[in-house]
Amino acid sequence: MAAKEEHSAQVEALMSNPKNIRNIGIISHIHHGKTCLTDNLAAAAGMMSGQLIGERMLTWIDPQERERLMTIYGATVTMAHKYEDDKYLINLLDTPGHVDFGADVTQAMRAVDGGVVVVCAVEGIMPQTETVLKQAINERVKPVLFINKVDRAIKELKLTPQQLQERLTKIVINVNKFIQRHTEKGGVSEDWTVRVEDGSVAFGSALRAWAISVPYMQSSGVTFNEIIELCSQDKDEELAKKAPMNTVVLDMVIKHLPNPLDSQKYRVGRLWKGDIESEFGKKLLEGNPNAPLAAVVTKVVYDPQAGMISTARIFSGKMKRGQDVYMVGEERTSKIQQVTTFIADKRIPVSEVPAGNVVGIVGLTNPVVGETLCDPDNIIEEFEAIKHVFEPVVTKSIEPKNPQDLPKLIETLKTLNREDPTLKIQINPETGETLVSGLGELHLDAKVERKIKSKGIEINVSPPIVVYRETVMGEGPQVEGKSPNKHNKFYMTVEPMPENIYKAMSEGEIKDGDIKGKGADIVAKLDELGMDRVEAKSLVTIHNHCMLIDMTKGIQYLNEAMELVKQGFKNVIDEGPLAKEPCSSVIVKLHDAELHEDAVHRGPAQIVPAVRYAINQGMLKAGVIFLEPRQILRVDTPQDHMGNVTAEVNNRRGEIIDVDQEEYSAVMTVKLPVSEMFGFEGMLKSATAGKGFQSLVDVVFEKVPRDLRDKIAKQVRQRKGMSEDIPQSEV
Ligand SMILES: Nc1nc2c(ncn2[C@@H]2O[C@H](COP(=O)(O)OP(=O)(O)O)[C@@H](O)[C@H]2O)c(=O)[nH]1
Ligand SMILES: [Mg+2]
Repeated sequence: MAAKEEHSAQVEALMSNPKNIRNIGIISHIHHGKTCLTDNLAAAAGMMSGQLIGERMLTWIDPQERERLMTIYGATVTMAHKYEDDKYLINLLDTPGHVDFGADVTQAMRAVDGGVVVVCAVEGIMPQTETVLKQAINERVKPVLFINKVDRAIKELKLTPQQLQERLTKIVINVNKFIQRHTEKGGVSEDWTVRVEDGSVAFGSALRAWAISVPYMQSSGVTFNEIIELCSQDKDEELAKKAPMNTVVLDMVIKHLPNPLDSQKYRVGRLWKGDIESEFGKKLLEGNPNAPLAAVVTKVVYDPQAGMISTARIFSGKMKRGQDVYMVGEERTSKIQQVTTFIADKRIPVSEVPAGNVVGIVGLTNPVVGETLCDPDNIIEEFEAIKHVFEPVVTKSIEPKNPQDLPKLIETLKTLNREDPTLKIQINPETGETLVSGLGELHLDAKVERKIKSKGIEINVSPPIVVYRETVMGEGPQVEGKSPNKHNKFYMTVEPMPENIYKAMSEGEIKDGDIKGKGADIVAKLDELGMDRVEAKSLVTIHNHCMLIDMTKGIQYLNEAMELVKQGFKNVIDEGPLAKEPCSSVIVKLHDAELHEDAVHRGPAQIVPAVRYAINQGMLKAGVIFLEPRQILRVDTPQDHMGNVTAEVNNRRGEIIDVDQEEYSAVMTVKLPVSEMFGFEGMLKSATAGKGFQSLVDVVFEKVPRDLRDKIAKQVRQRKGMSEDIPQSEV
């Protein structure tokens, strides 16, 4: 049998035995060895020649990944593994470690049930290790730990067995401290810490293909000292025979990570919005393959030959070629042309994929990441949205050199956005200006600029800019907005949103959108957060984390005009009064209104400007300020260069939050406005003789000092081609 057929026959047989399936993600900080590990496991499973490990990088599919020597897209590899005389199917998802490509990690966490957290023995836990671990736990994905690059710790750092043991123990302790901080007390994850003794921790070298765990030492007789000895004598090959990495790591995966049946019992309640007590809910919990279909799209990639290729996790039912599926969010049906498994870029068609598996789908039209799939005759509640960690804060304006390319450019951007929902694309229909925001400059370069150019579209790209947010300092007075024909009047106020409510919104607990029906869920949530009940019940819509509340009672014709009131509100929230930057964290209240009895006199041209005027003026009167994105970074630097780094941070309106000094190096936690960060990385290299480096910890939005407000407003207005005069309130 040819390799491909053999693979698919083997895989198909295993797919319908969920107890023997493990869906896992390989997650870590950048360059800690995930792709190398994936390669190694794939090679051992017979998919690649072992000699190519470390060079081959099976999951680097895009040419840019080879060029930049880093994972940008992540990929799935399906493989079989024998454990205690039984065969297992492993769907392994390699993920990117660079924060700029974090979307891929978040999405992968929806598809899998377990994660192998890789930590480099030399660097230890880094910010992205914590970020991905937190994401895993949030999605109820259980972790095991693999400490990698132990060969380097032995050969380069020349640690004694005692010192090595201390270093490894410290990593385990720190990982566990972090896990404990993020698990749910009394919940399923309470006891998700990892243990050296039971084999939920393994150590080794992904590059050299060896690994060790306590259970493996016990069963094989290989000792810790033997490992150190062989490794320091460069006898890695011998070591790889004595303690093969694939056996040690995959045994750990099978023994300590849950199969889909076990995990769905506790994951579905967290991930699915429907009622788990319902008849269908119960089937979903048990991952029933004979129940109606429930699946979530976890990845979308454009393939020039096959079109959009989706990856999905099936939670109940089955998927097969020719089947019609309903896309719940998009509210339409689509036909599946092919279902497949993956060996990185190779898709291997199979006839049918049951619940508990990760499947490749060809044929879904315009798929979106996070979409819920079900049977057209059994439409189900959606799964929770996949929440990404960081907001995009670096923006560039992109325009085609040849105006005729504009439609093609917009089409390409839409496709790119399907692949990566953390990109934000805004097209201004009036000016044709296209703003694309991403998590960092690398993100925009790799996933937008290069992709557009590869399609033969020539573009002009602006230097990076920062998008500010406009908000109010305090509560403003009631302002009257009169329509141009003077027959319609609106009386409105604005005020800042309480911080806890804003937080609930940014964490996705309260979502943007119109309040449908009675909005009982939101009212209850707002009530819990301390909002006045009457106000909560009068909430009309939420847009960009801003609220419109209708406090009026029994005003004639207001119902009919409400869509236009919302439109006026959204207009101001999209383009604030100071510099047409989007607003954030503002509550707008409508207190009273007068409307003309004849609908002809209260059309869009009357209502929208009246509402806009009242909100704009109300905000100016209340005092508008900017919020700016700031990044919290971990900066690693040799101690004797700390002074240079501190000076740079201070020069850039930055703040040193914390300094942790180790033997020779220092770990600094600093906060910098994104607008002052361009070029920081290059500076860091030169200020530290090439030894310093930075990693992103968090992104926050904070108030810009009042004395910088007008300067920024002028800059932004100028860029947008507006007059430099800063608007003042007219009331
Ligand atoms: N010495 C050593 N190098 C390793 C090991 N694992 C990975 N590397 C190297 O570390 C670099 C990053 O590895 P990669 O797998 O791309 O990391 P990823 O970003 O986590 O996917 C590559 O140059 C690898 O060859 C290891 O166990 N020992
Ligand atoms: Mg990688």
